[in-house]
This record gives sequence, structure tokens and C-alpha cells, in this order.
Amino acid sequence: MATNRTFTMIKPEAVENGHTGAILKMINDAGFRIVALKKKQLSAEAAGEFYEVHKERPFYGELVEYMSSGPIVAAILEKDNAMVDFRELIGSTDPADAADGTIRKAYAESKAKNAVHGSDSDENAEIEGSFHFDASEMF
Ligand code: FUP
Repeated sequence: MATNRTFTMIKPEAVENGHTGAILKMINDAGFRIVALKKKQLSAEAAGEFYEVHKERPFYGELVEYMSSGPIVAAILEKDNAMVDFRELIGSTDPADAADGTIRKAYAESKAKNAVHGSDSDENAEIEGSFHFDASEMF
């Protein structure tokens, strides 16, 4: 059964370039409620663990290095059909393919520096949310 929560990170280049507030506004305007929110910098070890599913992919090393290069903003979001609707709001992995009105169209620089992460299944949303937040940080 689909859950009504998903997980996102605003990635280092978007945070560094001052887009955190504008991205959170797009998320709010699209009808998502913020259940949990924090700014933190991942260690290389934590980023490696978070992206472990991509370990065999050629870009894994660069991805881990990039995601631990500066602070990120992590959030758990709530809405009916959250995971699917949020994937639609963020747009395609490659910003060149992202539709107008999506977060990646507005703020992503490249396929690697693509502004935001969004969970790709309800199961991963639960795993990823729990990776960053404990129960006392969810409201
Ligand atoms: P997405 O779910 O849209 O974030 O995309 P993927 O699961 O395919 O990729 C996970 C992350 O790997 C992306 F956010 C960025 C990174 N990536 C690259 O750095 N290079 C690529 O060619 C593909 C993905």
C-alpha cells in the first residue's frame, strides 16, 4: 500500500547557491507538508551508505564525493501520493530533460548536480527518512 510520505535532500550546489528557500517554497506550494527538516553535512562514509544502491555504477565515487562536499537540507514530506507526486515535481534526473515548472528545470546544473534528491519508492522513502531523522524529529 502506498504511504503518504517521501524523503528529499536539497543537494550541496543548490544550498551553496542560496536556493534552499525557493525550493522549499516550491515544495510547499505543491501541497507538501514538512514533517521533518534539517541542514547538515554528510561525511563521505554517510554519503556512501546513503547511496549504497548505486555502488556498482560508474558515477558512485563522484556522487559520494559531491554529496559530502558541503551542507545539504534533508526533509520528510507528507501529501497524498507523496512519492509519485514529488518525483513529478522534481523532474527528470538530467535537467536538460526536465519539464517546465519542475525544481530541476529551475535549479539543477547537471545530471550529477541536479539540485534535489527524491525517493524512488515508498520503501526507500521510509529507509531514507529514518537514515536522517529519528522519531523525536518528525512532527
Ligand atoms: P534520480 O532518482 O532522478 O535522482 O536519479 P538516479 O537514481 O538515476 O541517480 C541517483 C543520483 O546519481 C542522481 F541524483 C545523480 C547521480 N547521477 C550521476 O551523478 N550521474 C548519472 O549519470 C546518473 C545519476
